[in-house]
Order: sequence, then structure tokens, then C-alpha cells
Amino acid sequence: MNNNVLEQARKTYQFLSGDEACSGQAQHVKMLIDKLENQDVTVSMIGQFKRGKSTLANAILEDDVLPVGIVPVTSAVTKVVYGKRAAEVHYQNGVVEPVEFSRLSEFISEQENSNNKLGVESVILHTPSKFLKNGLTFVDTPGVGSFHKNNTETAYHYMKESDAVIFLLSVDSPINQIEIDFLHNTKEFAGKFYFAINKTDIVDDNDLTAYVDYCKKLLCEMMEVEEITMFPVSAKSGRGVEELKKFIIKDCKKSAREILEESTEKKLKDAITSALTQLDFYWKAMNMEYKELDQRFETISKTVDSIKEKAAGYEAGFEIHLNEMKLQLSEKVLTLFGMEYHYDITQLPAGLVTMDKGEFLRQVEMLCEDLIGTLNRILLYREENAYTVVRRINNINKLTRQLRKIRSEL
Ligand SMILES: Nc1nc2c(ncn2[C@@H]2O[C@H](COP(=O)(O)OP(=O)(O)O)[C@@H](O)[C@H]2O)c(=O)[nH]1
Ligand SMILES: [Mg+2]
Repeated sequence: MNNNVLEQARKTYQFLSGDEACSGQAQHVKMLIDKLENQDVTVSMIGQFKRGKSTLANAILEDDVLPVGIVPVTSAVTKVVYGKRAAEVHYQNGVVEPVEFSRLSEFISEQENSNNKLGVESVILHTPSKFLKNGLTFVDTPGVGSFHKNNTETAYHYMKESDAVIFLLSVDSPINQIEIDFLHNTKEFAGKFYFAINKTDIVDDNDLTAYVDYCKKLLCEMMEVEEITMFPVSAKSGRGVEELKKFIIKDCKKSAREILEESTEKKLKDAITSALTQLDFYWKAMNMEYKELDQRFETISKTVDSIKEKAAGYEAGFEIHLNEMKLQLSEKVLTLFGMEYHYDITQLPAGLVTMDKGEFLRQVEMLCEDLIGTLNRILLYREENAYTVVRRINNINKLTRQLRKIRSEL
């Protein structure tokens, strides 16, 4: 284990923030640094659909905040944080709307929000639970490998943000390949695993012992460890829940630093790999034939023009439109040039309208100019100054070397 992970993260941040090509990764690393400094541990509940994740989460939190028995929506995740009891929906376009707990399934169940047509990004629940008091954040994920294909991807994405994981199995169906694969992948990101088997109320003690032994053996092999602790629980009757909860709270308190360092190290490696891929994309784009680059620039210019034209026609909801334009532009840059163009999506508490049309049009203009300007700079598009070209190439080479060095030290 690397004790200098904070230092390495700071160094990485310094390198990444010096180059606009990697601003997305820079921001990610900044978040990792903040989490490490504040000792914020994110614990996720992971498991296949219907294992009882939401029921167990409610039991652990001692508050029925999460809807139970729903088919989770394809691409929205629910986070629970410490605070006065409240629920809010965060939309992809930045809008944040407070909602009643009783309405949650409208946003996070596939039946009511099919294919996430409402554009929900996440749902944040606040509850004054003992479990969350020490800075823990709890994440309830869509089921791994449920019949909606994308759920696995969403769960996996949030997995990457988790520091510790409660991996939930249940006695009513044996461990399957999807769970095995998923666990294998999550090993790359999480600093700590807690294993639990749910629904122990539906089997007798002999069957339970046999099943626990079987799972332990399998999980030890997969995790490449000699021994694992397995918590048999019944989220329904409450059996074993207190033990699991106490164990996690104690462990996260005692080992917060280790868990975070372990998970930050893994995530830092991932961020560096992603930055290197990004730099590689830039290389490829820079080496594109002028003719091809010309065509792609023309397409981007057209997109920018059509966005400006649309903007002129809007009469309300300017902040939301601005966020939507950012999403649209970064999507376009990704398809045309294969690179991530990072925008901050402004969070918009529902009902907050401060921008007038003049300001909106100015911001749209700036957004478009910024994008074209940055693309020009990054891609050295029609750059005639040989010095600038050489300097840019040197910078990319240098950054690539620095990042590779840190990654090899981790
Ligand atoms: N018998 C029994 N049923 C449970 C238990 N925990 C959850 N369930 C049921 O399993 C179903 C799925 O639960 P849910 O928490 O929504 O699962 P999730 O999809 O993993 O979040 C629901 O009908 C629950 O009532 C348990 O400990 N025992
Ligand atoms: Mg659930």
C-alpha cells in the first residue's frame, strides 16, 4: 500500500490542471483529494436485482427512505446522505427539485420512468441516520445484471466512486456468473468489501450454514484471500442487521484512512489511464489529414450556428437551456474528434430564475467561442507558428511521461 497517495494525487492534479486537454480528469482527481482530506467514505450497496438491497439499506438506515420492490430505472442512482429528512431529484440538465418521499418511484422506477425519459441523473435523500453521521454517504445502485442491460453500466459507474462496498447475495438464488463478473471488476475500484447474505428468514439453519460455507469458499477464491467475513441477514425480520451495521460503522471509523487510501490509489490509477487515453486521442486528432479535420470543424461550426439560432428563439428557462447546450456540444465533440470536452453543469435549484435573455445570449456566444477557440488551440488547427506547434507537442509528450511515471509508482 502506498502511503503517499495524497501526495501522488496532488502531483497528478498539478500536472493535469496544467493542460486543458485533461480538465475532466483534473476535476475528478480534485474530488478524490477533497474526499481523502475530509475522510468521506462512500459505501455502496451492490447486488443483483431483487436481492433486497433497498430493504436492507432501509433497515441499516432505520428509515424507510428507499422504495422497495421496484424495477430500478436504467440510469439513475440513489444516494443517501446525513441531514434533515428530505428528498431531491437531480436532473441531467442541472435542475434540482425537492420531492416527497412517497413520490420517489415516479423517478427511480423503470415502470414509471421508462428509459429514464425524465432525464434523472440521481436522487439524493437526506436522513438523520446514525450510520451516516460520521461522513459516510450511502449509495443504492440499480441491480447488477437485471434485465435492463444498462443498469449494470450505471451500477458499475457508481461503483467507481465507491470506497467500500456491501456486496449482497441472497439465499433464494445461488451466486451466478453476472455477480461473479461484477465482483471481479469492482475489485479494481473499491478499497473494502463487506459480504452479506440476505433473506435468511426463508431457510432453516442447516441449509443456511451450508450455503454460507459454499459462498465463502467461492468468494475467497475470487477475492484471492484466505478468509472472509460473511454476514447472514434478514432485512425483513432485522436478524443480523445490527451486527452488520455496527461492524461497518466501526470499521469505517477505525480504518477510514486506509480504506480511502486504498480506494483513492485505485481510482487515481484509473484517472491517469483515462487522461493518457485522452492525450492519445489528441495525438490522433492532431495527426488527422487537414481535409478530414476541415470537414469535422465545419460540422462543429454548423452545430454552433444552429445552437445560436435556437438560443435566439428561447423565451424562458435560460439556465436549463445553457446546460443542455453544454451537454449537446460535448457530445458532438466526442463523436467528431473522439475527445472528452469537459463542461461544468450548473446545479439549478428548482424555480430559481436569475438569468435574463441578454445575459443568456452573451453566455451562449461565450460558450460557442470558447469551444471553437479551445479546439483550435488543442488541435493546432491551421497553426502556422512552428514554435507553438512544437511547444504543444512537447507539452503533451511531457505530460504523458509524467503521468506514466506516477502510475508506475502507484
Ligand atoms: N423473505 C424476505 N424477503 C425480502 C428480504 N429483503 C427483501 N425482501 C423482498 O425482496 C424483494 C426485493 O427487495 P428490494 O429491496 O426491492 O430488492 P433490490 O432490487 O435488491 O433493491 C421485495 O419484495 C422485498 O420485500 C428478506 O430479508 N426476506
Ligand atoms: Mg432496489
